[in-house]
Parts: sequence; C-alpha cells; structure tokens
Amino acid sequence: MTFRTTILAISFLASAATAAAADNDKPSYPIANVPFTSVKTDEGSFWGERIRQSREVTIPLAFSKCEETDRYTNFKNAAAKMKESAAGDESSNYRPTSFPFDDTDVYKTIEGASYLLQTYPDAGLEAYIDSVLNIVAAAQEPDGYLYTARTMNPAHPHPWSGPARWTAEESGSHELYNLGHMVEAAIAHYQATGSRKFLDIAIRYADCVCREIGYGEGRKVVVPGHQIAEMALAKLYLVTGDRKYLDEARMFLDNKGKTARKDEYDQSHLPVIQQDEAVGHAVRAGYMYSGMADVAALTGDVSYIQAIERIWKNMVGKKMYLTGGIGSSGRNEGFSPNYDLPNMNGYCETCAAIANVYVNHRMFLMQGKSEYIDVLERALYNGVISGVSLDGGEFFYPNPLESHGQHKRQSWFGCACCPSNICRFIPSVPGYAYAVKDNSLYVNLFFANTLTTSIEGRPFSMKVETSYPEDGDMKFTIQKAPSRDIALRIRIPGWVRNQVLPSDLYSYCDGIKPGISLKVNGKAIEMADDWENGLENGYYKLERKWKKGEVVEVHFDMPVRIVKANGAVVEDRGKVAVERGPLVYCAEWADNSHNVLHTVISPDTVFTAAKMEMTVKGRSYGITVLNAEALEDWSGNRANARKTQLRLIPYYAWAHRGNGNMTVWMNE
Ligand code: FUB
Ligand code: ZN
Repeated sequence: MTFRTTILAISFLASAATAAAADNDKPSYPIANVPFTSVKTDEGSFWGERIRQSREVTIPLAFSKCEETDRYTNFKNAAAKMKESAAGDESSNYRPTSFPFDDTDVYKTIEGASYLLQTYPDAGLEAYIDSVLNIVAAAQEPDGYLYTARTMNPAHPHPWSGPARWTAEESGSHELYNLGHMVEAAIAHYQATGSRKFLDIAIRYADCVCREIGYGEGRKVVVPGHQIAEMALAKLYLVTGDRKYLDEARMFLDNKGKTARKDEYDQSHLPVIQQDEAVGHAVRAGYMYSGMADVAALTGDVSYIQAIERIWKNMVGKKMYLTGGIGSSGRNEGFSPNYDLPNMNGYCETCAAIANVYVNHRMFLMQGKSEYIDVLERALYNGVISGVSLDGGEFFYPNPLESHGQHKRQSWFGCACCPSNICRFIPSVPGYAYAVKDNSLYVNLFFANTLTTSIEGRPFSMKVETSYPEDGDMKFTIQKAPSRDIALRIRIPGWVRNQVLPSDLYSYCDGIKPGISLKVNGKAIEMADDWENGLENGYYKLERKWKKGEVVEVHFDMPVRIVKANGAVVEDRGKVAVERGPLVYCAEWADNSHNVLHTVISPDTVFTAAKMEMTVKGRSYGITVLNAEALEDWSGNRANARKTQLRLIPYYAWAHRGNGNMTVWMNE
C-alpha cells in the first residue's frame, strides 16, 4: 500500500477514537468500528442538535478562548525565542501561560473542528485552522521538539517542565501528553483535509520522541506522566504503517511502574499487567487502559487485556457513579477507595467520563459484549453531556450528583481540558453507533441517522428513525444490502434487561420488567418469556438476506425506574435514584417548591413523563421531565413529612437556570 492509500483505508476504518488495522494479516481489533463519517445524523435529532451546537457554538468559542487566553501567544513566543537566539539575542524573558499543557487546547479544538469538516465542509473553518497551523509550525524546534512551555524560555521554562527535556515528564511536564493530543488532532486534520501540514508537524515531534526516548545508547527510558501518547502513537502506526510508533507506545506501557517513579496517581505504582484496581488520576487511568487495549489489539498481547478486564470489573463493580462518572475525589482528580462515592463532592471530571467511553468502546471492539456499550451509553448520556450546556456554550469540569448551588457552569476554565475535550468528542459521537464483524452489523446506539457502510466489502445502507432517548421505538429501513445473509445484532440495553451496570453496584428495586417487541416488515416476532436467554452477548440477532425497503421495528418499554445502590456505598444508604431509559434524573430547585434535598420517594412512587421546554439564552430545548406526588421531610421523622409535587429533569440538563439545590439520590 502507498502512504496515501493507507491513509484512505485508515480514515475509512478508524473512527475518532478507534484503532482498527487496515491490513488483514496484521493483528487488529476483531470487530471493526464504523467511523462517524459513515453515519449521517439527522438534523434536529438529539445528537443532531448537539453536533449543530458543537459547530455553531462550542468550537468557535474554544478557538476564540485559545486566542483570548494567550494559547496562540505561547506558540508565537516560542517561535520568536528561536529566532532571537539564532540572532544571538537572549534578552527576552517570555513566560508561558498557566499550564504546560495549554498547547493541547489548541490541538483538541482543531481535532474537533476537523471531525466537523469531514461531515460539514467549511472553507472558512479550514482556512482558519490553516492559519493556526502556521503559528503552531513556527514553534517547532529544528529537531521536531514542540513544547512551547520550554522553547519560549529554555533557561526558565514552566516550573513543571524540568531543567531539560523529559527530566520532569513523569512528574508533570506533560511533554508526551502534548505529543499525544497533537498526533490525534493531526490525524483528524489529515483525514478531513488531505493536507499533510499538521500531520508532518506531528510526525516530526513523534520522531524526535522516538529518537530520544527508548531503549539503547543515546536514549533514555521515560514513560508518560499523563497518558495519551500510547493511544495516539498506536493510531499513528496505523496511519503511517511505521511500526516504530507502535513499539514506542508499547515501550511506554511496558515501563510504567518500572522507572524510578512509583505512584498510584499516574498508575506507576505497579507494572501495568499486574494492576487490578482502578486507582489514581481518572483521566490518566482511562487513557492508559485505552492505550493498553489498542496496543494489545495491534500486537496480539493478551496480558494487557487480562489486566484491563480486572481493572474494569473493579471500576464497574465498586467505583462508578450512576451517571457513568469516574474519579470520585477532587484531591487527586481521581479514584478513591472501593465504594467511596460521595455525591456532593463527587468529582467526576468531564474528561474522565469521556475516557470511560474510550475504554468501554475498545473493550467492546475486543470482545463484542453489549455490557461494555451499556457502560458507554450510561456515561455518554449522563456524565459526559452534563459537562456541556444545552446550548453548547458553558461547561462543567466536575459533575457532582448533588449540589447546594455552589456549582456553576462556566464558559471556559484556566485549566481548559474539559471544554476542549468536549470539542473533539461530540462530533465523533456517531462513530460509537455501529460496528462490523464478518457478516454482522452491531447496532449499539440508537439515534436518528442514515448509515452508509460496507459489510464483507459490499455496500450496506440503512435509515434509522427514532426519538431515543425520549422513547424506546426504533424503525430501521434497509436502503441497500448485498444479496447474502447479513446479521443485524441489535443491542438490548442493560436498562431493558434489568441490569443497571454489569455488576451489583446498583440495582432496580421497583419489581418492573420492561418488555420488548420486534417486528420485521410489520410482522411481530414471537418473544419467549425468557427472551433474554436467546440473546448473544446481549444482542438480538436478526439474520437474513435483507432487501431494499425492508423494515425492522424495535420497541423497548421505557418505564420510570427506581434504583438502589449496593449497601456498601455509605453515601447512598437509605436513598433511591430515578432513571428512564438511558437517562439518570435529578431533582432541581428551579422545578420544585420544596427543598429537593429533603425529597422522599419510594419504589412505588408513580411518575408520569411529560415534555418540557427549557429556555437557555433565549433558545428552547425540549426535555422529558418526570412528575410525581412525593413527600418532603425536614425532620427525618416521616410522620411529619408533607405532600409535595416533585418534578425531575434529566441529569444532563441541570444547572441551566441559576444556582440552587440539586440531587440525584433522594431519600427513600
Ligand atoms: O493534566 C492534564 C489535564 O488537566 C488532566 O487530564 C485533567 O484532569 C487536568 O488536570
Ligand atoms: Zn478535563
């Protein structure tokens, strides 16, 4: 394959977050992801709206914040310093902005914008990115090193940067974190535009890293203090076909816990294959597990997979919030002991919820089990999108499950990792909907879209109509199919199968069993009482020779559900939470005349779903609310409780109408 054809194959196979090998003779994920570019999301639909906001609000805002907060100035100063030094002038004393990873906000915003360009061509946006890349390119040192926090003032770099390259990488310089985000963004930009401009910059930095870090003379073994380079280099290997990038990613992972640094914070307390508990900084952890999955898939090393499976069980069984949030503690922005899941102080960084999506997606691609997508979906609809306002213009960094009104969305942060991660994540969401293996099409997420892909090398296209997550009705119309058997594998979500998470951390306590029904061309499929036993890895399989115009209709009952936490979670004892479909609900001050923190409900409380328009900055957003008659109890003595009308809103929609009390868990 030539470089260019490899790139085309990769852009076809790899989604924003997925590594899938192009060559069949090399190890890769057994299941191939269908990239977001093959999925056209309907305008006005749940995700269509989110992507529109990303295009119209979030990404323009992030670019303007990068400019306003001197993130571009960092690159300009680095370029100026190199010029001045070459002319013998050492008089300048440039100072970097607050964090040595501020460059990554520029990269992540370009990445998100590049994903958008792939579905919404925009010459103006392309030209703007090109102008930013001129600024970035000028900051690159002649040997490829690109880290403005040092280059702009090598004698006095950022305090976290260390006196020389890589000396503080393991403790906080973020030189390799910057590399990782640069590579991910550069690949996206190449795939969107065909221009090698950014890709070549990233390759030069990656080559500099490979030359200087590794085994053997003249190199030193250093591992990323903040993981992400592992996933990025695995992707760069796929794009370029150059094995050295995969070897470098593997070298990083194999040496975690074996260098001088040993600290749970960055998961260096033990060699990675000996780890079995989710510990430390949650974003670092999630990115590391994702990198382990990529390297395992591309090298065939199962020891990584066994380790991630153990860690995943611990995370899902003992350390995950109902919202799919991970990382309960603000102290380390990360995990705390098993079952320690505080609500008010729950950290649940937006980036960590995104990392949770990355890990579970990769586990699915490895094993084809729907339980991973169940976790992914829970994180996506709750912990991730609570991180961005309904209008796309304000953000949460932590996403707690309870508030006294001290939490407020903001249009940017000094440490802006979350908004810029939202920039790159939202446009890639359609890439989590489908996957292909042999003659099977996995239907993982449900939203209104048109899929155009190929199965066993033959074109396949399907239209999906649904209002999910507002209701559980889906209509799939085949538009093109090969004349051979194709198996549609439709995920039956955990919330339909009475499983909150694939663990005993939470359970439904209302005695309800949601029903499902399926029809093919209007004819109902008879469902046995124990239909769950007929599922394969959580999927309902419909295999036949599909013809154009044929229709599959799927219905999931979407009753309001009451959830309890495992008794080991002290914070949730005596409390229940409410869900409907994939959405976790919360009670917020603005909808209720009583203090929501004193709400009392029971597994028998009858909720009715209703539509409500929530107005944010003059624009209204339709949400489904839940109304019920409940109690308010100030005293703890239920005899004194008084009746009250309770309204719940989806958790993702909280904190749009000023500050006040909010809670996910309510007294039982
Ligand atoms: O260190 C880079 C990013 O900044 C982390 O992922 C976030 O948690 C924030 O600390
Ligand atoms: Zn973040």
